[in-house]
Parts: sequence; C-alpha cells; structure tokens
Amino acid sequence: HPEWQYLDLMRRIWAEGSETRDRTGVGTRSVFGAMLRFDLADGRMPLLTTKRVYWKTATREMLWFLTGDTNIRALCAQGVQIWTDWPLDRFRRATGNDINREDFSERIVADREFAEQWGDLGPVYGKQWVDWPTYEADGDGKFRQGSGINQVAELLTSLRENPASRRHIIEGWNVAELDQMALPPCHKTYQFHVADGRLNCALYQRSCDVALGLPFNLWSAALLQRMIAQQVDLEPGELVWMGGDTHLYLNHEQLVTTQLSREPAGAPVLNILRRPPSIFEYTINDFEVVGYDPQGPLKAPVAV
Ligand code: DHF
Ligand code: TMP
Repeated sequence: HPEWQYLDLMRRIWAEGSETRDRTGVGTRSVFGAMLRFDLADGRMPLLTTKRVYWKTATREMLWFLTGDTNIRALCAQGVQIWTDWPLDRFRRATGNDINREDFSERIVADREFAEQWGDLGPVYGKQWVDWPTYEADGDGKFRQGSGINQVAELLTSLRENPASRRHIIEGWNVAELDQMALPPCHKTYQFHVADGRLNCALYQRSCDVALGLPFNLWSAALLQRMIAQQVDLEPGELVWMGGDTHLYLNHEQLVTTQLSREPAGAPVLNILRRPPSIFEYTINDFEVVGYDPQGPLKAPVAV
C-alpha cells in the first residue's frame, strides 16, 4: 500500500530524527531530505486512510489559492479555520485582546474592514501564483508596478504548446516579498512534466509538519495535478513529493503513536464531475471522493 511510505517516514523521524528547537518554540525531531511517490492512475489519490483527512477543507484552500486571494475571510466564511491561527496571533499580540478563535473568525466574516486590517496573510501562495508582481522602468529611470504574471495560466499554455519543456514551474518563493508574508511558502515549488501522455508533478516542500501539514499537502498537490491534467487533456501520472526540513513536533507524540499502530487499507478515488472551461472555474461541488473509509480522526495542536 502506498501509504506505508508516509508511515515509514513518520516512524523514521520519530525514531531517528535530530531534536531541534524550532522557530515556534515547540521543538521537533527532523530529518533533512525525504521523498514520497504516488501513482495517480485510475483516479487514485494520496489520501491517508490511517486517519481521517478533511479533503474538502484542503480542496477549499486550493480553490482559494487559485483565486489569488490572500485574506482568510473567504476561508472563514466557509468554516475553514486552517489559516486563522496566524492572523489571530498577530491580532492578539498587537491589541492585547485575548479573543478566542471562533469569535475572531466570526468577526472576520461579519466585518469587512476588520478583515482587511487583520485577516490578510500578505502576498502568500495565491498572490504569487496568479499575480506575481513585476516592475517596469519608465523613461526616467524610475520604476512602477507592471502587470502581474499569472504563473498558473502560463503553465497551462506551456503544457499545451510545449509539453516537452523542462520549465513547467509554479514558484511561490518570491524572495523580495518574504518579509511581508505571515509564513513564507512551505510548498514552494511545483514542477510538471509530460511523458507518455501523462502529467507528472514534483512538489518541493522546504519545511514539512509531517503529522498535520503533509496529509493536506499531498492531497492538495495531487488535486492541482488532476485539475491541470484535465484542463490540458493528459492522464494524471506520478506525484513526487520532496521535503527539505521534514519534522514531527514533539507535542504530536500521541498522534504519532496511535497512527503508527494502524494499517492502511483501501484506495480512495477522486472523481471530477465536470470539466470547467478553465482552471480558475472549479467549485467544491465538482469533486467527489469514493472508496474513502478512513480510521478515526487524530487531533493534535498546531505550532504557530
Ligand atoms: N504551521 C504548522 N506548524 N504546521 C502546519 O501544518 C501548518 N499548516 C498551515 C499553516 N501553518 C502551519 C496551513 N495548512 C491544519 C492543516 C493544514 C494547515 C493548517 C492547519 C490543521 O490544523 N489540521 C487539523 C484540523 C483540520 C481542520 O480543522 O479542518 C487536522 O487534523 O488535519
Ligand atoms: P517555518 O516557516 O518556520 O518552516 O514553519 C512552518 C511550519 O508549517 C512548519 O512546521 C511546516 C508547516 N507547514 C506545512 O507542513 N505545510 C504547509 O502547507 C504549511 C503552510 C506549513
């Protein structure tokens, strides 16, 4: 079962990882450099079965990236709280207000001005993917903002017109803007590759929370690959995931122990129910997962 790759990685990090005092102060065990491979033939998806993964939440996040939005308001309005902790942390520090997450999220949805002030993550994934900023020199040696680059639209064009290219890349790591981001991108580079009528994808993730982030990241990458394959009339190929600092937080011990006592079973399949006219027009109702019968959810605290 392909999920053993995930479990083996988890086991190895917990047993052999180097203990590190990370940015969050929680502490991790980590290895540097890891690879997982998943074959997406026949609709199969890297959706973990040894715990329940909220694939609809991850899908809503991916669709939000594709709109170019970087404000959590649209996510909160759909009940998705996976990004709420970072704006909440900023708000608490700046105001000393000890508001809880639920109330903060409600206020973000109810109050547009509040959301504009406190809900934006800075120029993160969505912005860089569909509106990477450019600058143009005017005649006098001054610079002004040019029109943004839609990397996703350009990727689809390059896949259609020049499938053999070795330059099919979406890049999130905009060095000049890292300091404005709530978090610099973790899943920073996606490269696509066409061979034998199949679309392969490699994701480079510079930093990976194996227990909480990675299950989402694997689903999301495969989802993006599936949408792109559908749009350019290719069959989905392999997903190759590569991690830089690949870690388990020390306070995830309970999750790790429980998950490693379980065995993967089943092969969930994603059906895309419609072929939208463009990559930017998918909605949550276009996706259906069949054959997903996971073991129980495993909760763990997220390090902010
Ligand atoms: N920071 C850290 N330390 N780890 C992360 O995985 C992470 N991920 C981010 C932003 N910052 C991060 C964005 N993605 C969850 C999953 C993905 C995610 C953020 C959070 C999460 O908490 N998942 C829980 C609850 C899911 C839910 O509430 O729907 C899970 O059990 O999967
Ligand atoms: P860092 O910026 O100090 O590396 O912290 C980011 C943390 O968030 C790190 O634990 C990795 C984790 N993370 C993921 O694993 N996947 C994601 O998609 C995101 C946004 C973060």
